[in-house]
Amino acid sequence: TCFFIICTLIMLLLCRALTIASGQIRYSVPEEMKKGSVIGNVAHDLGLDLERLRSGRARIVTGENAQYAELKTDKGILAVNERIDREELCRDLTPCSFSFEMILENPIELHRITVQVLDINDHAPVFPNKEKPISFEISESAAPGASFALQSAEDLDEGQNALQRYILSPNDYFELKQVTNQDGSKSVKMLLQKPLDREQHAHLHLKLIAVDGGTPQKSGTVNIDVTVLDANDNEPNFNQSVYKASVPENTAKGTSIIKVHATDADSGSNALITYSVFNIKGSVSNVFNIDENNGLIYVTGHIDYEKQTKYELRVEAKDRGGLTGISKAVIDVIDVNDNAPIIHVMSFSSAVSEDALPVPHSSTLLTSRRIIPLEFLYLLSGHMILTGDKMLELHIY
Ligand SMILES: [Ca+2]
Ligand SMILES: [Ca+2]
Ligand SMILES: [Ca+2]
Ligand SMILES: [Ca+2]
Repeated sequence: TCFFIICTLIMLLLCRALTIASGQIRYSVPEEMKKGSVIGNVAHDLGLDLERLRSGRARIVTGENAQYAELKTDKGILAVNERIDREELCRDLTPCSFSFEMILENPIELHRITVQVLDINDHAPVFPNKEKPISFEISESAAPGASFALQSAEDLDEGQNALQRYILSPNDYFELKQVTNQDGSKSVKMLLQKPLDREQHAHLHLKLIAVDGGTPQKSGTVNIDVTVLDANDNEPNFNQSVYKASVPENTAKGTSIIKVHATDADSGSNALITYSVFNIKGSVSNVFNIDENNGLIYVTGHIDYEKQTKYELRVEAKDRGGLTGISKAVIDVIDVNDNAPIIHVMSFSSAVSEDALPVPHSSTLLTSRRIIPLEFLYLLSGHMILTGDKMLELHIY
């Protein structure tokens, strides 16, 4: 009895093994194919004819994501039933596939079908907040080699269709350095190649472009705005190396003589200038001063031609960063006839008639503390009179 039961069980198991034939087939199909697109010819690949499919009521059963595929028994094919988005179906999982069973009855047949979903390049690399530029404020004194981390872009595709590299728009100052992180992600930074110069380029507008390796290639772009911060690398510069002026002696204190002007190419306090003057030649100090803000040189002391006929001043312009520019002011003193001549009569022996003609050159007659234009000396009616711009009374002793 026992033997019989065992034999029956073995027979049953054998029968079951015979009736449930099973197989596994794999197909691959690109994502985003139209509904109805052929995934594979199931009848052909399983060696079944259309009649067997019909009589066996072939159908798809169970299986996750089985809704993506449809069995067309009249043609013996497996077709796309609804949109397959690889990125949605698998996200980072690669390779991406879904599986299900196809069953036939009389006798029962079970076939496992796996469909691999191939990536297409349907995503461009995208920067987060791509509408907002990446902005940096970098001092023009930043040393070459300084690095600035940039945003990474993301491309949802896989393999060659994913992000491959970054490109920086052509510029004189920066180049990119790309780093592949331990997790395989790529990060990117910008390295300063040569010193910035705010006075030449106060703002730089660059573009960071991320490209994938698909065909055709897709890319994403974000703007990079660099504001170059000032360093005090320019001294004040006078618009003349020498300023020349003249001033009549006895000019009142406070009178403006000449205005000097210096400019500074920097910005802010690095370009704020204060002026000062120093005596170079002439013993008389504090005869002139300068308005430290507007560069106006004015009289502060007594100017006396008889004491000094020319002043040379060193003019300095200093910015708030401590750099100094230098120029010179040369101020000539104009003589004013402010001294009565003192005449010493050395000899006076000529007799002069009352109708004497003017004596143009009577230099032997007189000496004076000052130079008297002798051609203006006349002897008239026994009185000596000096003519010129101004009549001066002569005192003869
Ligand atoms: Ca892509
Ligand atoms: Ca894709
Ligand atoms: Ca500067
Ligand atoms: Ca400066």
